[in-house]
Amino acid sequence: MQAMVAAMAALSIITTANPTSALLPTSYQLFGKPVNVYLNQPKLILASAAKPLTVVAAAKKAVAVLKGNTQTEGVVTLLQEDDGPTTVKVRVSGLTPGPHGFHLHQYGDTTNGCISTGPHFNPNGLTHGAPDDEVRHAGDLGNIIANAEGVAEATILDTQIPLSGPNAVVGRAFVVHELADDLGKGGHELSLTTGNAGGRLACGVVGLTPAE
Ligand SMILES: [Cu+2]
Ligand SMILES: [Zn+2]
Repeated sequence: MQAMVAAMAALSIITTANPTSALLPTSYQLFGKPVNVYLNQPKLILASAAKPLTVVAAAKKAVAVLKGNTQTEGVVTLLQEDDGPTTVKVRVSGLTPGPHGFHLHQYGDTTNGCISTGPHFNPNGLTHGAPDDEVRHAGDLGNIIANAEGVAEATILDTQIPLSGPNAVVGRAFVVHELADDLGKGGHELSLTTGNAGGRLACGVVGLTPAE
């Protein structure tokens, strides 16, 4: 046990003293999962000591191009650093002014238009809600608001739509709706499944893009 502690201490010293080296990923491959717990600690120290480098190494980026049968179209970019929240930047044009439901749907299948993207992405089996509700679909991103020109721009930070891991959203699809999402509180029979957000104006599959 003492030898193990000493080895851990040595590892900490080595990795923190050489934040620019490639020691850390190599260590992961050499030791595998059983020592991940020990490796997490130097990783945290590394992140605070050399943040720009760590961010570049672990950033994941994705994009979705939204199209449909209407003039509505848009682009959604996603950026996730390490296991942090995902930053979603949205620009959609060709909307009627006002709020429009905006969700991540379960499938990246558009063979039958936006209908075949299925229901809201819901890995935890919950009911529909607002992005800041505890009870929500992971794909519930609320509304985007179009201005008088019909353009909606938003930057959304969300913790339930990661770009890697078991709940990764790569390969699923964003959908922008005809109507406002009532966030589960409208009292309509569809409020707790779709937010009663109406038809699907445009959708786009999330695909990986180079993380520079
Ligand atoms: Cu939707
Ligand atoms: Zn939902």
